[in-house]
Amino acid sequence: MARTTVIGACPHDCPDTCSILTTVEDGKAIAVRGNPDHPFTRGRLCVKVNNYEERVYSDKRVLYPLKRVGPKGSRQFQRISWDEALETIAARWTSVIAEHGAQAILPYSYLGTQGIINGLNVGDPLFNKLGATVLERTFCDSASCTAYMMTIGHTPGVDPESFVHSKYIILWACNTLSTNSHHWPFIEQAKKAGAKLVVIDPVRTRTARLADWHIPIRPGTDAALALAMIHVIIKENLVDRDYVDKYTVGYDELAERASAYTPEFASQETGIPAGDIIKLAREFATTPPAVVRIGVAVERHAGGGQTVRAIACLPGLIGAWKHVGGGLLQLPIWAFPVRWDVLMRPDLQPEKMRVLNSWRLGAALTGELGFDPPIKALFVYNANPMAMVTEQGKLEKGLEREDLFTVVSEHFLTDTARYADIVLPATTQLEQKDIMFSWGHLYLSYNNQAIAPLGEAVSNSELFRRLARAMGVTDPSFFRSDDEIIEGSLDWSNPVLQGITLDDVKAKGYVRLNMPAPADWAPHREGNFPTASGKCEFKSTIAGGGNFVVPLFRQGYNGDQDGTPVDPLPHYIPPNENARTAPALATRYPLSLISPKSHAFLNSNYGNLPAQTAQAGEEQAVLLNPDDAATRGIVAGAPIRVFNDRGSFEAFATVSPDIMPGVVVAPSGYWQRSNRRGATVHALTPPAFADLGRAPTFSDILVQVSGA
Ligand SMILES: Nc1nc2c(c(=O)[nH]1)N[C@H]1C(S)=C(S)[C@@H](COP(=O)(O)OP(=O)(O)OC[C@H]3O[C@@H](n4cnc5c(=O)[nH]c(N)nc54)[C@H](O)[C@@H]3O)O[C@H]1N2
Ligand SMILES: Nc1nc2c(c(=O)[nH]1)N[C@H]1C(S)=C(S)[C@@H](COP(=O)(O)OP(=O)(O)OC[C@H]3O[C@@H](n4cnc5c(=O)[nH]c(N)nc54)[C@H](O)[C@@H]3O)O[C@H]1N2
Ligand SMILES: [Mo]
Repeated sequence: MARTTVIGACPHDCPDTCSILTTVEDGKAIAVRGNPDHPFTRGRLCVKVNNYEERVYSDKRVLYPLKRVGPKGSRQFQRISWDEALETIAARWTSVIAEHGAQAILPYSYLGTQGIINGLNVGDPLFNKLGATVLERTFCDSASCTAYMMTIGHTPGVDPESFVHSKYIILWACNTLSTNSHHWPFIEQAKKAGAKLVVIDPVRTRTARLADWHIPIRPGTDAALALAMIHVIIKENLVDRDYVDKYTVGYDELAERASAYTPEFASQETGIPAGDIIKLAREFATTPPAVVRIGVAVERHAGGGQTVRAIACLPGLIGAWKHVGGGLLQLPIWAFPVRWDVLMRPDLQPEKMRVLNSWRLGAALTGELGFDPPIKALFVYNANPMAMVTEQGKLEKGLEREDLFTVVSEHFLTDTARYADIVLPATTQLEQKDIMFSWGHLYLSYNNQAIAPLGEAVSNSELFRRLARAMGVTDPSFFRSDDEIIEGSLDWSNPVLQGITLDDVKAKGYVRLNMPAPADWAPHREGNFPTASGKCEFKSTIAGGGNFVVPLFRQGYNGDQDGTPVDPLPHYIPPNENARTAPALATRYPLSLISPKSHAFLNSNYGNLPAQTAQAGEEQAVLLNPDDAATRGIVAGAPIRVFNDRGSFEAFATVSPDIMPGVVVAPSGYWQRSNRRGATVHALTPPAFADLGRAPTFSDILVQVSGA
């Protein structure tokens, strides 16, 4: 019996990118475990991935190409050969291009796998070459990134490992124990050394429960809190004048702006007592090193971008950056010298590209956006929009269109894949190789292939080689091997990779970028912000050029500023929908609904697998405060209906003081079939964008709940 251990890396769209050891026996993966040597992920795998081999060998896997033989959405498919699948796709795309032009083809993808070769950009070169519609992929962190760029630039920020040196830690809209759990031991160590942990979240999450201070806040009002903190810090002379003078711009204007945002004003907006706001500001400003770890959820509201602008100003104001373990952590992805241009190939795009934002898929498919030519062919990979994107009802209608040719590459027959005309089988991470960045730590990882592909599954990189060949592409760059793509995907001459070879990464599975050690590193002790001024910009120099989406989220580099005026100073934009800003709507729909991440799902991944659904609960549950439940006569476990003018879905009630009154929580990731009436939370969500980066506002909504 041949038994080997293969070093790999978790493929998921998650900050942790764990180092994984797979035990392979006679060509079969029999177990996965965390790699104890990895300094950040330290040998533990989460509840989603610790039985990954069950995902790989699940009898629900799609292992062969399929063609639809029943009505759209009916899940009736028949096995076909790869040749037939590719010929069908090529013939259909060719005729769509001839009749409507290439823009009638829409690729739709995100980070189903996060590997550099099989992930975000794997299909971009082909779709750019064809001249298909460009997908603007602002699924996640886009408002936040735009705001971050405007304030402190594309810096990795505080090394997550430096948190052990922090004395005051704010987890701001971040449920670390569920969504970034390998960061927790560093926070715990800091706590043991005396740090105070503050969690700002409408929900008493498992992270909030372990905090020294949990501050519940009304969704979408965080900018009011951050601006009031700025107000207090300035008013009480807690500003680090030396740091501000040397390394920031726009202090006077910020001070003037913040003068209006009193703790009393912020209290009315956020629901946090004014005294608590003052206390938070004082403690944050006077307990160095102080650090903020910002989650994604703050951006999913009308003012999500300006919220991050305000939060990103806080560390500069108090000189937190001077200390190891002081400052802000958002996405250290900016540290990785990825050759996005080589991966995306924007040079192949025809001059004028039509762009569709990912959140408007339903409206694009129903024709509501008035696209000319209309979308006639949809190609989905690395994404599950039926589960994760707004306007579910429209999307369903669009996907039912008989004249729409839909192809989906997947592991499973997801809510999206069931509408496909052709389904293509994709490999899992154990069946493919890849090199991985991280957006939660500073280690470059390598995923060695552990086992041969199951059935006729192919990696995304192989899928696009096959599609390119079928479409008659001859440019050799489309036929590079995985090793060639890996070699070219990073700028190996960048100082952060100095002395590191691909062989090192392959052999060890991970390697820390050449950055100073976490114990010594204060990245902005002396300014050096990668902004236009080189300083922390309280007043943004680039805001005048307008809103923009950072290039990472575009299929090409054409994400220029759009000229729409953006206030260069941070400010509070209240939610579109809450009891204070939309009182008339609130008489009918008095509850704010948020749909954060589920502990046991990874977005919609694992929503169909037994171990994880057993942990998460088979059916969608919605968390209600006991007061809100009582006034509606709802008891724990009761079937309920959640609705607004856009739609409704059914769920079961969980009643708990863990959620503040007036807010209800539907953890995300549930599949439609697991919900008794089909629809899920996105049947209720709006298409509106946040103020910056065209981020979603799906947590900026009012609903009503009743017994079902
Ligand atoms: N277990 C698990 N882990 C994941 C994922 C998953 O699906 N499951 N998904 C991965 C992905 S793609 C991402 S982007 C990250 C996201 O990671 P996080 O940003 O940590 O995840 P969320 O659960 O979306 O939001 C975090 C917290 O913000 C709170 N929140 C919601 N609205 C507001 C608000 O307006 N203000 C404040 N202060 N708090 C608010 C929510 O209650 C939640 O507890 O997680 C990654 N990790
Ligand atoms: N209500 C609500 N909506 C949300 C969110 C939320 O918290 N609440 N979060 C938002 C955020 S932060 C994000 S990032 C997006 C996520 O949106 P999506 O990326 O669309 O969501 P996933 O569920 O991760 O879907 C990825 C799909 O890719 C498939 N896949 C995995 N590996 C491979 C592969 O190698 N090849 C191919 N072809 N397919 C593969 C998986 O099986 C899975 O079905 O959702 C957003 N939408
Ligand atoms: Mo995300």
